Amino acid sequence: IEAERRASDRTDQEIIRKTLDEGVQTVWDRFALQQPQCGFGQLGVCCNNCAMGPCRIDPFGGKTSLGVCGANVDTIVARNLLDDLSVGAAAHSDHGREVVQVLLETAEGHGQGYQIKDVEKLHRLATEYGIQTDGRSPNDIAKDLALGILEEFGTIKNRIQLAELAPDKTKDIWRKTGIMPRSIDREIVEAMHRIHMGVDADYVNLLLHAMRTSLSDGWGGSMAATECSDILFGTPTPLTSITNLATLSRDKVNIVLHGHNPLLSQMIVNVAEEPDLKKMAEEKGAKGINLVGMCCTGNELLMRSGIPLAGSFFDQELAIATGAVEAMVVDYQCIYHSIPLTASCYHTKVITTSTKGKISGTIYKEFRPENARDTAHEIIKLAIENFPNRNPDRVRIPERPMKVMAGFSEETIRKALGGTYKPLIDAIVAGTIKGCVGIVGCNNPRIKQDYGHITLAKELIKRNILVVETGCSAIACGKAGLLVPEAADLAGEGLASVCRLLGIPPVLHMGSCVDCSRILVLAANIAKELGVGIGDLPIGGAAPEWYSQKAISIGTYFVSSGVYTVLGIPPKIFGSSNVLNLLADGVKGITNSAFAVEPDPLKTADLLEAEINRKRKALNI
Ligand code: BF8
Repeated sequence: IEAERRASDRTDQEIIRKTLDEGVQTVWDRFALQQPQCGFGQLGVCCNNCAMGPCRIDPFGGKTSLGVCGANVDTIVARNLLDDLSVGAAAHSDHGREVVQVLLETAEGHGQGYQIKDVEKLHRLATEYGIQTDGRSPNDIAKDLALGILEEFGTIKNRIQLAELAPDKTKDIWRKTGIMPRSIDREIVEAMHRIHMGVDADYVNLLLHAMRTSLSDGWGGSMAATECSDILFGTPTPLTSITNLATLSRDKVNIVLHGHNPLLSQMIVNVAEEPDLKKMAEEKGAKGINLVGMCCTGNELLMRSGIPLAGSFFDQELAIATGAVEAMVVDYQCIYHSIPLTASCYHTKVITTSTKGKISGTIYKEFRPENARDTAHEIIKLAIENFPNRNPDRVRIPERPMKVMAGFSEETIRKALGGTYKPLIDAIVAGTIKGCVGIVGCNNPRIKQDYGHITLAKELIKRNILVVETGCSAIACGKAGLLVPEAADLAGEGLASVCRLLGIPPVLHMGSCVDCSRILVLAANIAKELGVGIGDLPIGGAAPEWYSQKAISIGTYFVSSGVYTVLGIPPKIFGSSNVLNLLADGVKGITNSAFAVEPDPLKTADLLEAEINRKRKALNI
């Protein structure tokens, strides 16, 4: 019963039972041990920014209505939110920067084992940047493009070229409101400045800057990550694969690729094909090497190479607890710091690879673009050598992986529709499809794993609303069997007929969390075809189980771009009614969208459908 309370997926439940039997601590146990959590922190009214504090404001109107510095509750709540959001934007954008740097090194001939895969996209982006392409080699063009995008991080032009991809009406709103992002790093640095004691004390001003910072992530850093990853590793096209913990192999060396950036994980995928490694695995008694992905780097690998996906954020400990993982390779973001502790209960070796993300108790193999292939080779060897240490008595691998179809990049969706969004627009106008919702984000122990994602997705498709997904939300729906064309049977008649005609699922996997930028481009291109802004489209967003600072940035750039977004987990802003009102209501007057908070996924579907109907009505359809 406890396992069923914790997770929705059958294979997850099976391994949760094993952790309970074996006394192996997991995220759910640590969450229980932390109860009751600090109520001031949950309301966002606690400030720990300076050495006069920590201060907390009495939410019931008692004596402590001001911090020692004089900050009131609105300032404290807005400042904390901006702080969290900036951390998330920084994480995405710094990931993006690394990809662009590798593109540059590859173009200059220094990146070991990398090559330019998508020349078409390279040309398209180069044209956006005004770079000459005629008669030039891909490497020459890529060098100019990489330098152009790298410049966006600190540009003094006061605009980000990638943000020009937004529809004119949306950009006009940003300009009029003063939230047009000026450069990627600048907005984050300015956020840090504003958060310093004695700087920005106006909650409206703080929140507007939060919107601008989030836009520099979605239309800047994250977009750079997606576009340059596509250029280096290929733009995803539809493919099928498998997911859940049953993707682990009984007789092969299991390597879990966990984290976010495809730079190393994709290299491991390429190198694992080398015959010497296969031979070495056989010499150690294994039948080969089984690579599986986890979290967003897993999504990247699934989208481009069809690598099986073992699971999402809450599956990292469970994968190890199968007793069958020889190595878990991580770079950064969403990696439990206690993962070496979990691994120490089994034979699993945890390998950290980023100078930015070291974890004590792990093996550190520094990944650099110039030694990428060698590092990947070394890591795989390490895993193979660990295979004989597997204890068969402690291995339990669930049966029956779930089939998934993934690889729905914006380009692929457009091509599948015949090169224009007209057929989709016609279907929306006719009401065959009512609208579209992007479900994104994480797992959070405040809600049964995957329950929010699956319930919401099922409810929306039933109502003829097309669902697109990224991140752990896509993994949740993959495990639940919603990412296959047969899931059209669960959709309403209109949506089901379109899916059957195109042979696609009603829930489309669009990639990792930085690939939420694909959703932005999708919305932008549809809006451009209609001659409207993103805020006019009958679309919505949801993050039913979010936990991370990155998710705050994503939600905010959705809303700032015009996409009404429902959060299933309350953000830490309920201590300030002014902040709450601005985000849930006031912002509507600017972007024609807002945030809502609704823990019940069925009620979330109602909110999203109502919003879609409101926008349909405004468009006269
Ligand atoms: O970037 S959805 S738990 S893995 S933060 Fe993390 Fe959330 Fe998963 Fe990907 Ni995104």
